[in-house]
Amino acid sequence: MNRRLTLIVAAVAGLGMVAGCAAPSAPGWTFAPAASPTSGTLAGASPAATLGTLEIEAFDLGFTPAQLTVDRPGRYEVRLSNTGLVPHDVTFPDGAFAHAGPGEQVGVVVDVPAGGVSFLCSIPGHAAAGMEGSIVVRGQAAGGDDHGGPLPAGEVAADPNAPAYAPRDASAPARLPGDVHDIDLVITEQQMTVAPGFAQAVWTFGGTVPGPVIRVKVGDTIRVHLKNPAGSKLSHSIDFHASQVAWNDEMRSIAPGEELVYEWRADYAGVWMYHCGTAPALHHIANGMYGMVIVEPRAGLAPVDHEFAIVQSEWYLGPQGQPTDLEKAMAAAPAPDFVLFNGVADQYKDHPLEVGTGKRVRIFVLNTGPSIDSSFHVVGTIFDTVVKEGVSLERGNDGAWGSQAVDLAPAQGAFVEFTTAEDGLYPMVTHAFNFVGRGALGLIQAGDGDPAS
Ligand SMILES: [Cu+2]
Repeated sequence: MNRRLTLIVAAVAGLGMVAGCAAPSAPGWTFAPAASPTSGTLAGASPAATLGTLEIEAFDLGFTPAQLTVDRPGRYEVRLSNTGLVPHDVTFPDGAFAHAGPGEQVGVVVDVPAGGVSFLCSIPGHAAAGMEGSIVVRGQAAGGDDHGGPLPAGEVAADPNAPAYAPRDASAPARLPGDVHDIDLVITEQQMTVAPGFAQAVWTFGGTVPGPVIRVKVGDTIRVHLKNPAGSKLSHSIDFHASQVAWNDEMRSIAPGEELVYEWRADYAGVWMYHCGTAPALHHIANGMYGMVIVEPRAGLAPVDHEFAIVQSEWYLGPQGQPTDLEKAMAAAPAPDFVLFNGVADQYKDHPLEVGTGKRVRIFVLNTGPSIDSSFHVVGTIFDTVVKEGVSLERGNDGAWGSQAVDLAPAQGAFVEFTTAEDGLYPMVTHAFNFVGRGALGLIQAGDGDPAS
């Protein structure tokens, strides 16, 4: 890169301030599931020594009753019935813990002190979604204990030792050959650097965020073999917006160690979202479980010189190395720490997409949210072709109509086409400009990037 270009890059980078730190994290009290519970399940407990039995139902997502009252402090047997579709647990601050799969009933013995005790479901996201409760002693003030957990509220600071992020190739893949496609998709729960200095415990389809781009044509049959490895902590599922299937069949959640086959036919062309729909779906999407499906018309799309696939999404940072923060994501006016393209904040500012000057560029763009709208714009270009959610603007139309930005609510997709007028840099942004400084900035470099050369 010559000096002039370096200066240009520095100037363009000024379009957005690099997000320096995250908004305050405000987790409720929480704590890790006890590896060795201080109280066993019913089989190992001594119910005879308890003062009584407390029945609690766990559903998706809450406890009923969420507040229980006992007459005096002491040891109680808690029986948990899971009537939900995904696993839950009941976890107490002293480590007493019992895990119940869907339809199961389990028990645990817990000490209820005079001041009462709180409990929650420790499966990530469940407490924040409402799975909290307490046991109070009659005549005592409600509110339970206050020694719940090690996680302080506060900012998530950048960690200089966080691993470097892995840049994602933005090139759109070729359409899959043939008419019937068997696709293995393995769910992972893993660490990922989502911006320089910030690592999170993400959940993925296929080991990347976003998951793989799947590109087919109208009329194709797609059989996705979804596998949730035995080592996973959570149930997961998949929902292809390009499909027409029953929610409670193919989109059902599968527990760790389970698999399912999700078969569908591509009846409609478009740029579609897929995502995990397991409760709380907001957390599973916010934590990385989404991707793009491109369904071309049966006759295919006209060839162009360059094709890219761009997914806009949000990160609501949890503590370093932990899952993203569901409480932040749940806010009525959500304020993501990062809004970004293809999983990592600002990655294409650091690694521009290279195109030939005057060549036709097609970008498939999808907003997976979970909650923020996109106004997708490429500075210095006009889209002469836009196909968004079944509505098209065609190149060469009689009125010479063009498009400057494509509005994409969460779960909407489009493709746009344009050419670059001269060598230079063409920033790719969401024109919701408060987010450009939070990672939603990439560069398209035409030629050598230097208009003067
Ligand atoms: Cu999931």
